[in-house]
Amino acid sequence: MAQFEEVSQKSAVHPKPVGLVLQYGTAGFRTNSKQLDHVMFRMGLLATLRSKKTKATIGVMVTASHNPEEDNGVKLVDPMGEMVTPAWEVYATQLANAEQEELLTALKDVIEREAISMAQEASVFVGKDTRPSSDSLSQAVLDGVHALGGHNYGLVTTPQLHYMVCCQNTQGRYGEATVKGYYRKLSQAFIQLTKNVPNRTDDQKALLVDGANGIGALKVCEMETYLKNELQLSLFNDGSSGKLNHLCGADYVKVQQRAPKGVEMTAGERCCSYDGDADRIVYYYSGSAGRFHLLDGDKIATLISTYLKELLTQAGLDLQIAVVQTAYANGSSTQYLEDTMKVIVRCTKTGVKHLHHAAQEFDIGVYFEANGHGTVLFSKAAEEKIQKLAQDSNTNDERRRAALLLQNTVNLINQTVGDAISDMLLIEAVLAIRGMTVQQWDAIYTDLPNRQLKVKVADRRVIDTTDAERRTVSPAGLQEAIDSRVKKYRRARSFVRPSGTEDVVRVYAEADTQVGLRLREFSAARDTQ
Ligand code: 16G
Ligand code: ZN
Repeated sequence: MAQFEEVSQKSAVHPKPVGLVLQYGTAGFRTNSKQLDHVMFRMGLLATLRSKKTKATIGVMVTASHNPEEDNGVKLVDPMGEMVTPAWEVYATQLANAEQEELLTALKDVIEREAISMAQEASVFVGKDTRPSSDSLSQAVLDGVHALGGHNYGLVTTPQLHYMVCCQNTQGRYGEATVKGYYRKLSQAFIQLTKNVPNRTDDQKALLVDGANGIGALKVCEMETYLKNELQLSLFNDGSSGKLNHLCGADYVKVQQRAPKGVEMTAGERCCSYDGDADRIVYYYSGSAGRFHLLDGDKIATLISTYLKELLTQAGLDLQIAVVQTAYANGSSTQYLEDTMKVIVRCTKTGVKHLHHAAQEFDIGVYFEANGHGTVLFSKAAEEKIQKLAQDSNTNDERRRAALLLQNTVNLINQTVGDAISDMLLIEAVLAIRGMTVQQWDAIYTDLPNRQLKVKVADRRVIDTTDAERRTVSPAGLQEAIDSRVKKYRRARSFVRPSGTEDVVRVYAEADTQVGLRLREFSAARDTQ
């Protein structure tokens, strides 16, 4: 078949280094960019097959998110803008690791197992971040997709690509499948939400943004005119000189618990940081004594769920709201959500696909990882109820107002995946509507002191976990050792888990005081963060 001949010829231009083995991990393939050319080509092939199988547009995003500039990665996006289904992750690993002469067999194997009709049309959207290697690597993806209807979006944030895939496959019901369409939808919702807030001062409209020298910086600049001065952004680390994710960005700020390089903040000013592909965000400010205060994904989830719950009460809508977290969620946040807010809290394994999946089980599922990746999902029934009430002219003013706010909130949120720009606009709108300062938001609850370390071990796979990664089942004795340490301190919790993105083991601990953490015990094995 001519198609397969073309695959053979083209794959020779993207040869696989003999013996190289890579795994489709938590967020796709990720490693040094020099090792990825053949993987990109093959993911172009696989995305095309996935498109033929689903008869829908599939996304391919070239990015290594918060990882160093020298790295790169690739992940596939399924028709509704969600992460590719697990069975196809297995195919991705098989295709990536097939030696050159085995590639066609591996490809035909997928076609056969999935009973794919090769005559079916295919459509693939390809996006990339600003890494120097992203140009040639996304070209390799397109080579794989070539002549099968691929569409190259060029530079986009990861969540923009997810969004456009979803728009395309819902015939525009979710919005227009263009970057401009994305800006228009989000900015209109933001303006609608904030327009009736009385006396918003310039201070309240001002926000410092650390773009991590990445794609988010470019895109938020493009968006600014659409916001019509309702938000005044001062952008730092905009990519004009600094290196991607280097001493800046959401991951640096969260792990180091300090301000990024280059951001000049005065006491009390609201600041936020994106990561390298703009699917994560964290907030922070400097306190009066110059102390650094971080508002991470847990604080964001709390702010948003409190706001939504209040609106549901005002609207008189009986919808179940839940917050989905991971083991990294600060114990104080979980306690506040369960005991004070009385919302359902679920804990899942690390990785967006797990949280997303769990959040789909509720009318309204707010999910955030502590690292700042998250969004809110509304069930179809919930959206319909909100819409109906917002349009009901017989209902009283308070209920209608709340329903309209809810409706615009739905429009502001990118439900396909966590989105730094959309989350930022939502947080800014919520703070404005509730008349809250960043300090008041921070004071909703107080974080337990916590630390995260990474430790290099010979083989991290010997560690096996259970209970959403909160306990280990092997090696024998490890959990008992952790338990015996933890029980010496108040409100203490600790866990270890093998990383899904790096060859390290992660160690997390929290307790009621820094002293209680006694992280020196770990420091012998500590790697620099
Ligand atoms: C990836 C995940 C992120 C998770 C992190 C954990 C996505 C889009 N990203 O970056 O959600 O927190 O991996 O990394 O799923 P780790 O397994 O190395 O700790
Ligand atoms: Zn990211």
